[in-house]
Amino acid sequence: MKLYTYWRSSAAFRVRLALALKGIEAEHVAINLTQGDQRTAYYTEINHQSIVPTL
Ligand SMILES: N[C@@H](CCC(=O)N[C@@H](CS)C(=O)NCC(=O)O)C(=O)O
Repeated sequence: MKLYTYWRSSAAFRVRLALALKGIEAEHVAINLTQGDQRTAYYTEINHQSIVPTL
């Protein structure tokens, strides 16, 4: 399982917190929102809304 995340995202933080509380491991993939990674063709294929998190 992969979690597309960004360290400054409060929404992604809540998912990381929930996974930790449940003891669920996920591979973290950094999507840098300040550099526009969320709008790349690569990421919009994964999340059409261009937001993090995506699990
Ligand atoms: N409730 C939303 C929250 C997601 C959200 O708003 N994520 C923000 C970061 S906290 C984001 O990815 N923004 C993209 C941008 O700023 O371009 C969800 O569907 O998960």
